[in-house]
Amino acid sequence: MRAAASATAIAHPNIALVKYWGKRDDAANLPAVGSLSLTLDALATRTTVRFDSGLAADELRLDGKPDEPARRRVSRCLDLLRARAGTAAPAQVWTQNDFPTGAGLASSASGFAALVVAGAAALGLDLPADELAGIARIGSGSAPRSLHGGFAVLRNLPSGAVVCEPLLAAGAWPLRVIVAVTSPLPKEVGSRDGMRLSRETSPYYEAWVHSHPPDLAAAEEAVRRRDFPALATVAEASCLKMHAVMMATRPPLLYWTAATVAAMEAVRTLRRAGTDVFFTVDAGPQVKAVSTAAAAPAVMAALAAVPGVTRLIDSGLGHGARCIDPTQR
Ligand code: 2P0
Repeated sequence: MRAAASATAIAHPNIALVKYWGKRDDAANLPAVGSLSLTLDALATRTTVRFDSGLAADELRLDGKPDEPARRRVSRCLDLLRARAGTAAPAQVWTQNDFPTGAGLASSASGFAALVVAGAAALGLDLPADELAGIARIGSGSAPRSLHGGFAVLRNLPSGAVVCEPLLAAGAWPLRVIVAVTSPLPKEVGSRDGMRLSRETSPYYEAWVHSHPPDLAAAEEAVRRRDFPALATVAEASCLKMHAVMMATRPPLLYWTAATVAAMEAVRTLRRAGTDVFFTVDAGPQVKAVSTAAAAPAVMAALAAVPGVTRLIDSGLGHGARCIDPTQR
């Protein structure tokens, strides 16, 4: 490696339609269940990694500020890349989200996808896709999905291995995702702690894990057939089942606000009237409405009228994580 080597990558958050909640191994960050997601083009994380043997230790600036817990997670991923490249050089990591961080908009997924792509490129590593995904997963269980564009599926194999594969390219089924932002504030309990609490205390956790595989299979089939009503049914069921597990956790993980429920209800009202739209909600109060392109204007109008919705983000499906020219804006 040169004395200093850098690369810049961009990655987009992804939204799970069949949700990941819970781990079967905390240290290796192995998910208890698979998941299926779509990657958004309207939101992005941009990360520059610069390895420099003259630095004393890894440095992280997240949205312009140091963040020690995030730095520790970043260093774990960088250690794996450094071991692969045979270097001990510390790195400077500059990462910027163009959307609220830690507010249920999957900033850790796009963040760790951008980190491993930039880090590997800076070290001149051309890693197999599974290995890169495995390193991203150590940082964030949902990050491997942001390595892919369009629809991606992450699955547990019977061998115990985890694989993340592209399912359908962004252009093959150009759905829209309208994010109804109800609060930009960071959540009180992060996903990592929340998942552990659910496993330890939620009476529904075992049922969640055991009833999950048919949901993943049904969603995969719906995406392959581009069957919107079938995808809507399984996606809303997976979302509500995950929130039932969360709500029954002690102390309870109640990520919804009154505006979250009102936005979900607005989506259900539209669908009952024949509009192709469904909702999904993650570990935060924002509602993501997934619709066909034709239905998107009606969905935007309905969500804009919901009290407590402060901002709408209209997104198409995006590309996977990739290196960019650092002078590119
Ligand atoms: C998902 N979430 O499938 C689900 C739905 C949140 C709710 O994946 O502990 O921040 O780093 O593996 O990646 C959040 O997961 O959790 C998440 P860790 P991560 O999108």
